[in-house]
Amino acid sequence: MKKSQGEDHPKFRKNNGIFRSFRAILCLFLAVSLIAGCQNGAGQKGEPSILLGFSQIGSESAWRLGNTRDIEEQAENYGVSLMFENANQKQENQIAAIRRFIAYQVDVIAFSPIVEDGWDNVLLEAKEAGIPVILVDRDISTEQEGLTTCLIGADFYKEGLMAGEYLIRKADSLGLDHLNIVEITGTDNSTPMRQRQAGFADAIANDERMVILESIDGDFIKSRGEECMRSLLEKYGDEIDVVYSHNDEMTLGALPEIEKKGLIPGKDIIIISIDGGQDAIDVLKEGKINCVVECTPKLGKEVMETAIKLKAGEKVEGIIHPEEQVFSDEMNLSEIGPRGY
Ligand code: GZL
Repeated sequence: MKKSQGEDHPKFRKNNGIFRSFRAILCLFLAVSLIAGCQNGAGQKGEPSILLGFSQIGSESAWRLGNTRDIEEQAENYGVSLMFENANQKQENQIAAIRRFIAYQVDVIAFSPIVEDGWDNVLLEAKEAGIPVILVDRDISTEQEGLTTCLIGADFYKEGLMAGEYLIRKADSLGLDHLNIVEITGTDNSTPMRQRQAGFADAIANDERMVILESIDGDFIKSRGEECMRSLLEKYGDEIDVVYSHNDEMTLGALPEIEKKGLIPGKDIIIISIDGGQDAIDVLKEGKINCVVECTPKLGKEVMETAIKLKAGEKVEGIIHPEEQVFSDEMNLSEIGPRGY
């Protein structure tokens, strides 16, 4: 059997002694350069490093996975040490993670609260420990003052408004005089669910053509989107003119159920979605979705810059909303480039 080019190969053995000492020198050189070149927290040599504790909701959607990737990449870019915990869709896991961050005495805590209520106690503990907290993506509701420093995330109410405004334009362009709408909402009591619902309802409130037949909780999850659509079709059948879905995962779960009924999504039923991930944009280009409102998951740059400012004792903005756009069948869809999530 042919030997590999390993250490026992005759050619290799002859030079082994010289190779060993060269390898030792190389390792020593690498070790020294790593220590000397090590960058700290704010990316400056010698500055105190910063340890950021981040509690992520879970892995429920392409959006969430994209958000996690971006947080990790930006922590690397900014030289921020990241303690990252995935809560697997459970608030109690997020609370436990925040308590671990406090015990570990991280410099800053950041988290995306899965729902708006139930954070006062643990955030009071962080405040008493003198650890500033950044809200990422979603908000909390509290009567307490000063529990958090900054909210970095989308304007979900505006996303809902843009979805409703698109539908009004679509009804006008098709000359429709009545539209029965079903809404598949995100996680109950979450900021995106509450505000996307409110923004959409306000946008269509004065348009008598629009009727919301039912809103049903799809929890931002694909399989629930499928179940919700199946149930709505059983109840309303081809009375449904519009599906307004709070995220792409649920939309992509719903489409096959529409097709199973012999209906053509994007034609027989107007489909409106939110997030703007690659899968949904591809389906938009196929004509099976009519409108996708963008909700960027790329919040990591702002999170790291804010954390570094907080560590340095600098003031930070109370709210940072990223710019977002609408992708729809009103535009030249070939202009939409790769989405990255
Ligand atoms: C929105 C984010 C939502 C996404 C969903 O910022 O909180 O959660 O729209 C994700 O895809 O599950």
